Amino acid sequence: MTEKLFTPIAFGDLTLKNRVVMAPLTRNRADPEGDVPTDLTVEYYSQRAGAGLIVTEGSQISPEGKGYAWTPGIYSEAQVAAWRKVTEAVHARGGRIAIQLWHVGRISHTSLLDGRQPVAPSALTAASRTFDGSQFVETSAPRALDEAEIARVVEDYRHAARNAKAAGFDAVEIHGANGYLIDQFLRDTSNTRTDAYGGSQENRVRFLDEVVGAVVSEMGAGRTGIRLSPFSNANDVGLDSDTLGLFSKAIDVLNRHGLAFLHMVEGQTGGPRDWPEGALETLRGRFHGTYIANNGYGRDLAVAAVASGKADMVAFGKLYISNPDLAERLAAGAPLAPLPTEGLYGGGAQGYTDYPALVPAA
Ligand code: 8OZ
Repeated sequence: MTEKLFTPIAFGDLTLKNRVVMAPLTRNRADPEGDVPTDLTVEYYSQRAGAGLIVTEGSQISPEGKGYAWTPGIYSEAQVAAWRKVTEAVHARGGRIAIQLWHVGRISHTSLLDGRQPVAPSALTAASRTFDGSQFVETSAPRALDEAEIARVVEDYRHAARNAKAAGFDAVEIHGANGYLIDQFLRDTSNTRTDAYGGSQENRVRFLDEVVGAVVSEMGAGRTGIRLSPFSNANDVGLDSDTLGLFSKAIDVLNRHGLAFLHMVEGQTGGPRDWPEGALETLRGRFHGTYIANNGYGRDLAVAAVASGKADMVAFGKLYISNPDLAERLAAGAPLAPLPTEGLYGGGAQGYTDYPALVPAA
């Protein structure tokens, strides 16, 4: 019997060959000359085309949205041309691929921003670190965006979504998780604004609403999803004083736009899968589209989650680093390569494209 995890699924404007998602993974291997994906990136993603859907590493929507050394962008013509090689290679192997649109907000450093300060909803520094290309450094103090700049950032998202379409991506995933810009606007820990973008929950979801609207205007709702992490304190974002109320309002926004999928980091990012009793079920139940579960899933948990309807699809991150053919291995019940311990961030082919598939590609 084929478990449901390995069966096709259709939603929005997407038809996917299985319910296994490759989660977004920052690997810091873009060409620093223009933050452009390289031919190694093409090989890396095409090796992983067995997933029902690949979500790329976070890709900054503008130079201002960058927070780490060697992450790729999706704002320039050169980046679009390089990503087009990636999408073509994945499509040639029968895969589907979404790009993750990323603005880090305050999680950055002046050395990555031509000497400028990072931007955020409020001038509050996170107790978090980033990598500047030679060492880990404390994030720089951010400055608060003014209303005109917020409108400009929304246009940056629109422009990035237009580029994603031009590059041949099947979908986009808006990075709304892990304490980056959208998450910073949502929570009362990181957003202390007193204008239309701060204060009430309605005001704090406004930036999300505008970003989703802009991206959907280019990609279409049937090809747009979002990643959220309501119960995570990643990047010192802090837990909102009313997580369930806030994220219920956020999900209402997603429903209004008819978003195709919600990709949820369940619990602490990369940590324990815990959340208040019933809270996750409430949020999942509220969303009208396809639900992608993520965080520490192995084969058994993933098969059970999709079989029971707890999730429509399951995303795997770390396992995809050392198992390029993870979907095929899971379907066959084949052994998995152990989690990698080095080569995660930066470098070349080693630890990136040199993990073999169980059965070499034709
Ligand atoms: C690991 C290292 C740098 C960035 C996230 C984009 O947590 C990231 C990230 C992960 O969402």
